[in-house]
Amino acid sequence: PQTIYLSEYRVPAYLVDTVDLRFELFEDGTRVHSTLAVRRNPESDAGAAPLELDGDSLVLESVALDGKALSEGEYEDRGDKLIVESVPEQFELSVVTWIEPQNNTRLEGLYKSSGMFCTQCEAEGFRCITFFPDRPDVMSRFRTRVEADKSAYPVLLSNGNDVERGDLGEGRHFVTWEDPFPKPCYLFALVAGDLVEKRDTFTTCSGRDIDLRMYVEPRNAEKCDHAMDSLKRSMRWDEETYGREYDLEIFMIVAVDDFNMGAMENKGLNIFNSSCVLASQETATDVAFQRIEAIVAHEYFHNWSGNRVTCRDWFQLSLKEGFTVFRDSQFSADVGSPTVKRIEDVNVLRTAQFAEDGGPMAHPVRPASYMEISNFYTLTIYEKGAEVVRMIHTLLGPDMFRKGSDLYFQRHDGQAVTTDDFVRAMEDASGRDLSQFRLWYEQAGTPVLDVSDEFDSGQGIYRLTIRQSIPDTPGQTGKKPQHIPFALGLLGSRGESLPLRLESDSQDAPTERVLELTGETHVFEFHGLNECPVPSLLRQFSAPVRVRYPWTREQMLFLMSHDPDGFNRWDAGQRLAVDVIQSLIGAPKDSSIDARLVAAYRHLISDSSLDQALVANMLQLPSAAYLIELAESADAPAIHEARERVLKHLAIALRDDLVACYRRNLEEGDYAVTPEQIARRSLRNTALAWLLQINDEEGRELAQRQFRNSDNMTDRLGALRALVNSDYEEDRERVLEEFYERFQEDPQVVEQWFSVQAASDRAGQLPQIRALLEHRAFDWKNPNKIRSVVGAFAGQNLAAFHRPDGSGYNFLADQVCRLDDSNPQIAARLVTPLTRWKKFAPAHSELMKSALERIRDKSGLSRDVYEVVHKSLA
Ligand code: HT7
Ligand code: ZN
Repeated sequence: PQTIYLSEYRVPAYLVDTVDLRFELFEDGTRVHSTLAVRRNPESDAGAAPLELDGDSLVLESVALDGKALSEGEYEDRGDKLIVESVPEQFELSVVTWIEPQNNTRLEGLYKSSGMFCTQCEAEGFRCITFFPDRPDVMSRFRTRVEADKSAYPVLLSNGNDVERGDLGEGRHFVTWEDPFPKPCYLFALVAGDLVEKRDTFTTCSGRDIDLRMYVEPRNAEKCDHAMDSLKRSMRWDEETYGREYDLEIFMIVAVDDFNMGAMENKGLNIFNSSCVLASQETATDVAFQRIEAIVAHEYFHNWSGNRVTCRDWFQLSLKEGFTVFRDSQFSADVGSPTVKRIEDVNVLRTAQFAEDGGPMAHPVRPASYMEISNFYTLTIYEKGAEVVRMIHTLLGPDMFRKGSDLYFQRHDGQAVTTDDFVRAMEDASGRDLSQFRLWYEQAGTPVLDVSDEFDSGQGIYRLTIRQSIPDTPGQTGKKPQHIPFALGLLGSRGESLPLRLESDSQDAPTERVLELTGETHVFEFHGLNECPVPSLLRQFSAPVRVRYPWTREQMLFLMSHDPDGFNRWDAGQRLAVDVIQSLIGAPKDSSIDARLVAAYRHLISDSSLDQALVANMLQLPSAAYLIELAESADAPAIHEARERVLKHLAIALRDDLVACYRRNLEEGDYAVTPEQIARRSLRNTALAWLLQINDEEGRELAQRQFRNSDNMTDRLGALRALVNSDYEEDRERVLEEFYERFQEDPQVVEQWFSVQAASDRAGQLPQIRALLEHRAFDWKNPNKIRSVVGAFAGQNLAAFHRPDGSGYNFLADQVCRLDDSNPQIAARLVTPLTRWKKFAPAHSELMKSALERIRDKSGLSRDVYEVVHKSLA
């Protein structure tokens, strides 16, 4: 496959002002009539170049230029390109293509899901619908007429406003949609199906009434309220926080079962993976409710950060994704608990994005090259991209940042722009120079900060030395220092916050500062101190970096209970737990476990005056995946074992406290997704999980009772998970069966049921995983089912996946090969755990590598999997 380079970007030779589409939807295929108003791009130096349109898997039926049919010699159909050699400066091109949505298993372009037609055009799916310059810097006004059988497809949707509808005879009907806003074709959408409509309205800040509509299959009619409420909250928040008002008269959301990702921000017609939009108390967990709210917000926020101002090319993907993730995390923090939201985000970043940044697919937030753009919808583009925007926010402060975003939206409305344009708007609005900061977009790899300190008691000076380095990544060595905002505080021995007085300061210095690191090494001196302080470093995780500092366990314990920064309090607890677990990896079975860890956890569990939402998070031991990420050469089974040992040790020591905690947090009142109730349920379910790890009979009874009597899925699934992961084998079988019996008609719940088993070292050994793949509810065409079995097994079931005989690796390789033909995007994502082979101890890494080689040797490998596998083996 060919590599595409950012350096080879050229403006489009032709622009398309309007697109007129007519879809004739039938059961055996769809005919697409497209008429484009094309003109030469005055900004291009390509002159009278041939017109080249992209295509993929299309059957071309006819081509006409200015109404005159072209003969075969006048154009060339190369499959992936339609070339018209000689065209005037301005013309109308009409193309008719035939496609087969019913056989489209890649889920790109137009396809069928549960009997409905739907589309996914980002990044390059529009070319699977018709020939078109499929690149985001060609922006056009779309008019779309959809024709279909009226009884099978009563609902016909596309972007914008519906301007005409009527019957066509023979039981067919049509609806025409017009989108007044020019947009790139990746934002095009079409839906046709037998769907129920849920309606609401939103009055914008300027008093316009917006028609809000959700379209779902009839069985899901009662699962729309949460998404609709989330949408209204998002619309209000974007007005209040960013001054962004919605621009069309209608905003539609559609739920689709078969979807490669979470959701898609098509203009005025967002399409969602059902699991990311449908919720009810009985079927969705707290995590799902929160995720839905965040994704609804994310897609809605794209209307400005992505749609009104879009990307010039796909190297700029983080322009919309990084900024929009930042916006949705601000929103989630505002409507929930800011500290918990930060903890959740940093957990993902440190566990998964840092691993990506240290692996074979490492790439900058603005990549310089790719083979398959679908492979670049990564944690680096999304999460690290959001961290980069967050750092700008930290450096500029909220007011200047808002000035910068106002300028960005005003300056670039209706344009396709670059990350550089975004940074320039921030600079112009604030007067700050962000030239060095731009390196965050260009250099891959996670910066490392080596921090050391000394206290000069004679002079009362605390000296902090910070040295930054950025590791080499594939194709990038010898990196320059980056501009890093580093937030810190200093604590005195009674836990009080000390003033951070630099030499130049007056007497009343602040107790928290954001230091700006720009050079390789910085020394900061804090004056006027009577004792050596305990440093609270990188508060709020103010930059996506690794901090290395020789913390003692006393310091960790101290920060865990005294740091006024909630995030750092949690982080100190994590660090302590990591330290204890690491000390046990490969150690004799009877080696002792630091009693101070038990005491700290006892304090967390029993002191109900602490912030319970924070406590619920502090009780979560660092995941095995994070411990692997931290290791130099990871011995996965030993890491798993050491972590389990600590967990069981804590559970035994704190048994009575856990039972008391469980009882204290028994829910009262109606179920609500509030930070307070979420914390109670989380504490309860953690207590249950721990008790069942030590075969506690009372815990078992509590779990059984909770499983039967819960009025919500968080508790029911919490009890199910605890029992499945216990040694009570009979209970495990029984509850799994009962659960399935009860929820078998609900695909989202069945997905949960699959993943609880696939992620469990008790219920998810290979023979059981194979049985799940044969289960009648499993479907190879449904990405959610694949993720919930194969993805959960390889990503969460470390003990089974990393079996020393390599059977877990081979199993994954087999599934990737199988999927490569039907859905390459999903296949390429599933490979991820194997791509980390260099991270593991030799016995494992060799086996992982040979599994990758087996995939590499499959004939007819897709471009998606080819890129990931070859880069991993390079
Ligand atoms: N912008 C959307 C990306 C997306 C996507 C990309 C590739 C293949 C399928 C896809 N579905 C959605 C989602 C978002 O970030 O909002
Ligand atoms: Zn997005």
